[in-house]
Amino acid sequence: MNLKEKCRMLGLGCYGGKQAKEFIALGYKGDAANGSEQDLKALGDIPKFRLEGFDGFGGHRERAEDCLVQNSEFVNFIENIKEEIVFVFFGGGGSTGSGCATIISEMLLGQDEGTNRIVCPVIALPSQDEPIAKHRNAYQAVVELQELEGLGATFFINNDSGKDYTSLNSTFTKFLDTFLTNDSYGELNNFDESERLEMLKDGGMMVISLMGAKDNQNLDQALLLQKLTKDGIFAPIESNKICENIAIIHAGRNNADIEKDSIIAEVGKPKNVFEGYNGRSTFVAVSGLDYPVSHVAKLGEMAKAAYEERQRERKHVSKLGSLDFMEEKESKAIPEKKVSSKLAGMRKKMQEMNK
Ligand SMILES: Nc1nc2c(ncn2[C@@H]2O[C@H](COP(=O)(O)OP(=O)(O)OP(=O)(O)O)[C@@H](O)[C@H]2O)c(=O)[nH]1
Ligand SMILES: [Mg+2]
Repeated sequence: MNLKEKCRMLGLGCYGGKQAKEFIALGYKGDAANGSEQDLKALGDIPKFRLEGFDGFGGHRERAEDCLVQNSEFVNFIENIKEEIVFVFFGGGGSTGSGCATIISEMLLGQDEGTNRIVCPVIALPSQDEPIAKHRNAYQAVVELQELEGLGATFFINNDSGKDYTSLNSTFTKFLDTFLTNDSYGELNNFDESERLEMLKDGGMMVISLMGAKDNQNLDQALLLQKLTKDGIFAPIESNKICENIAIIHAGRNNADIEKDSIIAEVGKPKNVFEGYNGRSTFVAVSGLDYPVSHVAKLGEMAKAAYEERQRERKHVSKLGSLDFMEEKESKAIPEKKVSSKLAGMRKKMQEMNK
């Protein structure tokens, strides 16, 4: 059984569903869950769960608890997932996915004691120009992920790296699929399945880069490393040089097209370096990195600064004052209305009738 068959791809909320759909198209097992009928319809014919009564959480991650309580069929499904590796995709800035993902990851870790399930969250981090509620939600989701004991590798997609979500999603799909399924082999060494599992089990952040040689000649090593650690599809890694394992699949036939030491200089000294050969492109993955705390803290600070600015501005709320001419004193004396003799006569008659 290869790693692909051991995986389940779970997409929560709008982004989560789109990302899961890409893997399902490649033959992975997967499902999407969302309260929004429209979002689910847009995904076409893939396995899906409608979270009844919660057509979006309107920015409120905390509604996830109530939502899961009211959707026991979905909770039962989660509790009966049998796969050894579960990827949980969600937009950190949203609310349905962001709120449910941390609870569901914890559920997946907690059950089946002794089976060593590997749970790998994939969180899309909002770009800097998104509203503060998105930054706040993403920040909170990362805080909650940090608290989960035994979590596997976490992937932090950086939405600042491109406005085109479709291409961002398909690039990530290609990277992760290559990691899970690449079966190139060489005489010198191979990057095997147990080594891949080892890396998915490493808690902390994981990054991947995949690059073809320039003009089919030389690999631009510096560019590959820059994409891996600074401005690729993932959040920039911390500069503290903490990591667990490095994997390299060289594109060269039994010769190294990227130097190990140049990767180590960027990410730190690993416990182990797993190498393979004969890849179609050069592939590098690093696991066990610290969470990208500086990047996420920046999102949190931006949310805080924007919140404080809103509070300050609220003190200067514009209110309509009264206009001078409205304050002119009206004469208290109410002019007596003239009543016609007919009306007066009618009223007199009514009073007499009621006596
Ligand atoms: N990388 C990537 N990010 C996305 C994509 N779609 C949405 N996002 C990000 O996800 C965040 C919104 O999350 P959604 O998945 O739309 O939210 P949700 O889980 O459906 O939650 P609701 O607020 O209840 O609708 C945005 O702030 C974006 O940053 C996508 O296709 N790719
Ligand atoms: Mg939504």
